[in-house]
Amino acid sequence: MSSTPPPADSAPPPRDVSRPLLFECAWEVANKVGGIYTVIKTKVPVTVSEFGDRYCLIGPLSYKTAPMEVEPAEPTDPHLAATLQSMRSQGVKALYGRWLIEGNPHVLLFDTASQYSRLDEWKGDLWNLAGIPSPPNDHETNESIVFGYLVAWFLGDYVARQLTTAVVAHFHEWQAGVAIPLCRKRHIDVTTVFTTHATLLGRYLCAGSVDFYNNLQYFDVDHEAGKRGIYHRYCIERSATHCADVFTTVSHITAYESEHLLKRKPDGILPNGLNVVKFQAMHEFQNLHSKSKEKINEFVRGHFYGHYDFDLDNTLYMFTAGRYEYRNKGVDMFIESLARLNHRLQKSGSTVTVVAFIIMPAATHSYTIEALKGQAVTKQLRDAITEIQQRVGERLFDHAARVHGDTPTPLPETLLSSEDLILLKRRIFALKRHSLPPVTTHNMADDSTDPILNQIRRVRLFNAASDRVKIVFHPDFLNANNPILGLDYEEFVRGCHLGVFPSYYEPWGYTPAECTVMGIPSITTNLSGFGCFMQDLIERPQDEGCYIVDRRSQSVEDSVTQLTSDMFGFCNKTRRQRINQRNRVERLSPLLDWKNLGVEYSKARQLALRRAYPDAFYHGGPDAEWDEAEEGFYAAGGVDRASLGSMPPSPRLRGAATPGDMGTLTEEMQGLKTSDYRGYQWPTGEDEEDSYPFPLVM
Ligand code: G6P
Ligand code: 1S3
Repeated sequence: MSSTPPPADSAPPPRDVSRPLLFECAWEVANKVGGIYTVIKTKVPVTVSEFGDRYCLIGPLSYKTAPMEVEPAEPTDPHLAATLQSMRSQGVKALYGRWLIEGNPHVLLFDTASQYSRLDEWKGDLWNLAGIPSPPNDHETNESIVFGYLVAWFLGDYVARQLTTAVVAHFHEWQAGVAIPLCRKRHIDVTTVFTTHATLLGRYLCAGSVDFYNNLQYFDVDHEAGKRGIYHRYCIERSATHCADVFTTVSHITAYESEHLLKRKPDGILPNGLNVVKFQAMHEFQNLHSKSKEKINEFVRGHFYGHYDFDLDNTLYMFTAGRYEYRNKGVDMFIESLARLNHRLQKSGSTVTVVAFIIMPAATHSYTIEALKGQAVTKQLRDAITEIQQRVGERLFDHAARVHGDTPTPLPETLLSSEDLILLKRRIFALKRHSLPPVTTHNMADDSTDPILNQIRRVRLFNAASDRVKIVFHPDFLNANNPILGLDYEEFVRGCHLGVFPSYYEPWGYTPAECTVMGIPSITTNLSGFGCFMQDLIERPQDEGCYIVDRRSQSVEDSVTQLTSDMFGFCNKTRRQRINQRNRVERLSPLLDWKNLGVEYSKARQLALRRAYPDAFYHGGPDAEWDEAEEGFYAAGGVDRASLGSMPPSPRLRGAATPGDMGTLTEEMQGLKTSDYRGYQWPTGEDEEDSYPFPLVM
């Protein structure tokens, strides 16, 4: 095997496409920022089972997190070793090793800082090569450019040494996108897949007050991107979209958005999966719910001290969580609906209490004194009672051991000493409070303008005794080591009763999917990729604990009414009905398992190989090998209906019930009309009046 590039004029033999190599590249490889980290990390086991050592992830090197995430190792592939050596000799710093997650894949992390000296040169090149501008002070874009140039350098050098096997390079999101136009312009012999998990413009436009979905086809994209100062980022995203051999996204709704905002119809949809861990017995996850709920109860006793006048056995925990995007994640609608739920519960004389948690990281200074004090005084009360319990036990024992006669009195004269009574009174007095339990657990950096707090103020949900709905806004990530609400996110979700995610902009939406696999019912919308996916697969998702609010074809007022009714209906369920619904929702988890959804990624890679190396697939008729491969994917990708079982009743799946059926990756998709996207009749723009500028939604 040669480790130096061959002379330029020797024609390399065709690459073997049967066992290709795969490089998967994302800014969130071994670097947790948001949802893409979850996609990549949870997908690794299924990708490793397909590619084994032929798989390597590429990401940025963060010296803060890498030591915890990656175990350094020497590359076993001599070409890769030679490429790295050559890059290192030119000053590139990189870490190669094994990512310490399930599946233990190879990972290559580039230190962008080691090549900032070339930033200006590369920016100039990007402009000359692809017409992509880059202003001086956008740090995120600078990072993406350096990262993209390093990845393209690596791939180019690698395939110049390794000449026998086809290479698929899969890129996620615009931050990893710069390498794609470079691969295309430099004729690097790899085939590329680009997956976008949102569009830059979509996210920005939705966060404002526009009727996004009804006007998608009318946006003047360059103008809108320019107005928001993201034109250069948009150019990177659009160029990656157009230069990739295969372009995909995570849901039909984002495919529709991409077609209009990025001007390329995706070749297919790659829905996000999860690494589903099935328990042997159903009661195991129910027990976990009980255990975690007890921890939340503990927090609630402390947080509501002095006003803890409701019955925890008749209290429901609802929550929303995610990136702090007030309108996109539907927090506005959630709070409005909670206020209406409060009113309906009060009017109906319900004895149910709802504690609604909002878990969304924001800028804060610290915990509030009140929040810390609540946990401290209830802990002191518990400690005092444990102490008293101990003394009462000793007194009882001593009395019982000494008492004699035919009719012994089992109890001593005094069970509680005056000392015990004083201690108890002191602890009870410490629980007195003149203010209402706080809405938020932290001191917000910007309390007076915070949109969540302002909406809570507007609807006056102040945790009063008469309120049946109480609110706790926790503006930070959860962590088991926190002094208040000390649970990890997963534990917290398990302890809740209902997740509520009324998103307006949500390409996929992992939060309700995670609820599903943990057996916790959730509410989402038909503007989220996940909601549409479930609606497509299941006949009556609401019967399975997967509620979907229509935010697409009805007014905001009607959506709020629907959300309120769904939550009110949930409050009226008996404990038995809730247990049953948890069982039903958990049985949907195979639909979200990478073991079933990973097949869509395989199909994307196959399509990329077929586009880059058509001759290799061209035996016995144009589609012979492709059909064979497709059939294989379908067989591997079908959801095993038997695994959905019969106790409780299996969900009624629609005809198109397997990810294979859902599969969208075909050349033919290019010929479809916009209205063919699954889910809705989206406006096509034909015969419709131009209504730009857009009406306000709320
Ligand atoms: C689980 C446990 C049951 C418990 C129930 C509480 O199902 O296995 O023992 O009664 O949770 O359910 P709830 O919906 O009231 O929190
Ligand atoms: C994006 O993260 P977000 O919360 O900014 O990617 C996620 C993974 O594909 C997706 O679940 C989410 O809807 C997108 O919005």
